[in-house]
This record gives sequence, structure tokens and C-alpha cells, in this order.
Amino acid sequence: MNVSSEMKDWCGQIAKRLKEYSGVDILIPFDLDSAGGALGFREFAQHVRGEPNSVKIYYAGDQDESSQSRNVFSEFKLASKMEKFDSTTYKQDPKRAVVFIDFCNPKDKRFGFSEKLIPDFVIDHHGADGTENYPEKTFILNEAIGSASTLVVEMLFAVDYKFDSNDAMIAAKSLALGVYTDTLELLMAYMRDLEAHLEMRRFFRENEFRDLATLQLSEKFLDHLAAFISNLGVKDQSIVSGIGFIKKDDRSSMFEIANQVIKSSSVNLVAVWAVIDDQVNVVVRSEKESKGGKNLDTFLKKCFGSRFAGGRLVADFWQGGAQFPLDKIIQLWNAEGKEDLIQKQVDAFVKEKIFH
Ligand SMILES: [Mn+2]
Repeated sequence: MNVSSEMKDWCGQIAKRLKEYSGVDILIPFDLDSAGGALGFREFAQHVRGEPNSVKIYYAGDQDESSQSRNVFSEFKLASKMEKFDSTTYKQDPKRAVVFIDFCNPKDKRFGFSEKLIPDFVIDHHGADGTENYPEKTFILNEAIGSASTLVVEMLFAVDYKFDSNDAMIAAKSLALGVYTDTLELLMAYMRDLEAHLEMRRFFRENEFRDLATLQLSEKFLDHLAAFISNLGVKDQSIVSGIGFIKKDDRSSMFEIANQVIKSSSVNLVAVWAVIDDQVNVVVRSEKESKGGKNLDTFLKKCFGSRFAGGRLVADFWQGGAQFPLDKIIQLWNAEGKEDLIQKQVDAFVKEKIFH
């Protein structure tokens, strides 16, 4: 695999700096890309430090954003390889390097940092959001490509890492899945993403990749899909619809529907809403150049309020969403037992905001 001389140079610097610490804490907002990036970076760090078992991985958020993610989490036994981040108990230890992978903003809501956490390294592929105030010593590797996993694959090749252990196999497979899912199944991948994916793809047994990467069409998912379709609002190549009241564990339907719909060339923006525990959740995907897509982050903040919404550019498309209390739309004491009425109002509200 071709790795740029710049990347080799950066990896040399990162390796040298990593050796100055007694251990490494990797923090990720869980999805398949950040998980692949973290498992790969752990291999990188242990390789360059020549020291096993000195790297810990902490994840924030939920591991079940998609059926693939749920599959991988159990198949690769990731619960034993990383622990849930708890902002009330985590204390930054100056002797251990803190590494942010797949995000760079210290105010990232998914972590709920109680106090300011300054990373020593950032490996990311989004904008430089929130990094303005980092001290000079923070090493930031932030390139606009399809996935963080791509960067980590390149890093492993830059230091001649050998994929010859069980941990290495799991890291490699997670990295392949990370590139795959973060680029809408390679549809939005750049050449570097494709190369990294292919290098890692070769470690799968026959059919193994397909089994892990395929969406599970559960009965529940199909119900959600049916609700989404029965309710479509379409305007100027934007599609808005909802799947009603759902349990938190079934959130993956929203992401899966949005990710599939945005792949169509006739769709510039898709928004999928659902009500979970008295909160309206909206998952949005948009093309780089669409009505909302010129800057989906700004657009959604304008629609739903900056406290409740946001978005970020990933490769050639935008991922975003909103979450706000149901009583922003309807007075709950007045709507007891009237689920149909609530759904209609939420649907009208979200459509009005996005189509206005
Ligand atoms: Mn990512």
C-alpha cells in the first residue's frame, strides 16, 4: 500500500511522542469507524512503543446504532476490548496519553465531559471544530477523507506493522468495516478509503464480510420502513417522514433508513424522525450540495435551534440530526393517550421546519 511521505513523517513524530507516556487512553464516540480506528490505533501504539497491554479504549454513546454495529460488537467481543466512558469517574492522568479518534471537539455531547479534557493526540476526518484552543503540544491529524479507519490503516502501513496475531485480525476486520460504513458502503469513498478498505478486506474469510456488513431486515425494521414510506413528504428532492414511537434500542432503524435513502441520486436530503422517551429524534443525511447540504449544520441549527441540532461533513455527504423534548411541540398533559394526534403534530412540525 502506498503511504505518503507526509504520513510517514507524522507517524514518526506520533511514535516518538507516544513513547514518552506510560500508557495510552483512547476515547471514541462509538460507531464502526471509531471502533476500527481505536482497535487499529491500539495495535499501532503497542507496536511503536514495543509494549503490550498499555492501551485502554473508552467508548461513549451506544454500540447499537445499526444492525451491523450490533453484530460486530458481539461477534468481535468488543465489550471485553473497550469500556464504557463514564465522565464522572474518568480522571485524566498526565502520564497517560489521551487520544481522540473520529472526533475532535472536547465539548462533544456524547461524552458529557464534566471538566475540560485536553487530548494529546487527535486522529479525525471531520472539520477542525473545537480544536482552536488546544495547546500546541496536541498532535492533530485531521484529514478530510471518508473515515478515521482509513487514516489508521495508513498509519499501520507507515510503521510496517505486521497483521499476524488474533488482535491484529480483529483490528483489520474492524478497520475494513469502519471504512465501509462511514462511506455509505463505499459509495462516498475516496481513493485512499478504497485502498485502505481493500487492504483490510483481504483478512476476511469467505462470506464473513457479507454476513457482518449486511443490514438485518428484522420484522421491526420492516415495520419502521413501512411507516416511513406511508408517510413520505417530498419537496425539491428532500424527503421527510417518521417512524412513530419507538424504543431506544430500535434507534438503528432511523440511521439505516436515512443511509439507504440518501444513496439515491434523486434525493438531496432525507430526514427520519421518531419519538423516543418524550424526545423527538431526527436523523438527517444530505448531499454536500443541496438546499440544507450547503451547510447542514447551520441549516439544522436554524430549523431546530442550535442547542438541539447539529451536523458534520463526512467525505462527500453530511450527517446530522436533532433531538428536542416533545413538549416543544405539544403540551403533554393534553395529549395523554393520543399517540396518533402526537405523531401527526410531530410529523407536521418536522416537515414544516425542513421544507420551509
Ligand atoms: Mn468517522
